Amino acid sequence: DKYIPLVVTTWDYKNATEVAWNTIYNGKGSAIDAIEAGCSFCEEIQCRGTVGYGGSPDENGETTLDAMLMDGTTMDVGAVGGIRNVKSAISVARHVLENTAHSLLVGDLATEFAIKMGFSNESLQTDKSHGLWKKWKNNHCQPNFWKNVTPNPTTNCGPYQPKRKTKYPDKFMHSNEDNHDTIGMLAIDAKGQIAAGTSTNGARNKIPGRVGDSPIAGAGAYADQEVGAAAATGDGDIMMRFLPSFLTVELMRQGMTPTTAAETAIKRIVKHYPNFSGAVIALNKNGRFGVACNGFKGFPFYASNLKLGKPTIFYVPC
Ligand code: SD4
Repeated sequence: DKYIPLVVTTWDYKNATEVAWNTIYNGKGSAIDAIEAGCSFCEEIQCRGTVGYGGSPDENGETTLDAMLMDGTTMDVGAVGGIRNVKSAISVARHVLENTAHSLLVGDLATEFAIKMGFSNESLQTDKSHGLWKKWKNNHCQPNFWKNVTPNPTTNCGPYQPKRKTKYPDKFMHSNEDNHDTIGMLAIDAKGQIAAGTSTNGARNKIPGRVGDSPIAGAGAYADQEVGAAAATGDGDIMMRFLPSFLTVELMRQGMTPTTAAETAIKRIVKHYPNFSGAVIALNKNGRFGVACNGFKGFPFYASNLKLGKPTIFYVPC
């Protein structure tokens, strides 16, 4: 089929798409290899500051990483949530996939696992992430991700007092567009094997311990050989409540095109959260792909197959 192999990537991650494409187009690498390579590339170059180390510091100034790989052939998942002090989150996820019977490891204990697997333990803080954190702490220390609490009146920061009945307006619950650039990647290799993956440093100024949608199967990404795959990016705190990647794959199973399936999954969220920001990319086993988004000005994504050749950008208004 002229549409296979295929790689589809969220946002304008051209080089990451190219790395993934180069892994599979000559038939050498698997879909999983392609996704690991593409996401690793983004982790190393710190794509838009929202993938890899040195981005999205939490309230304590620490960067933690979420990543997932799902193999649609074996229906096996490997993921890490809130992993600390390890840069290669997607590769740790691959070790969870291949070397354990588990699907998701979190926090410090995910770090311990990574170290046993030979990864190095190094700080994820950079001058840039420290600067972002300091600026937030000094100037805008509003409780972005808290609800029903009042900040300390002098500092406008924590510790927060529970204050039942009042809700912070939505703008404090959601972060802005710059904060939503998770790499989500879908691939079909030359053998027709389908995989999906994600890697992100999550949401800026998050409450320490927060894990987003990206490492959750069915939320951040999902793949099923019999149907296709999907991945999500955006406000993970909201999106993970709807398992949009799973829903998109299920709707394709029922016969929808990738675009209609992704649109339907996005609309399900809009019904409850009209202003949420997010996008879903999808592909089916025949090599068709599509996207839907909400709340962004527009949404760019890259695809590469034998017909398109080099990674090609697509842009949809939301
Ligand atoms: C998260 N979904 O942790 C991620 C952020 C994101 O594009 O997608 N950015 O909520």
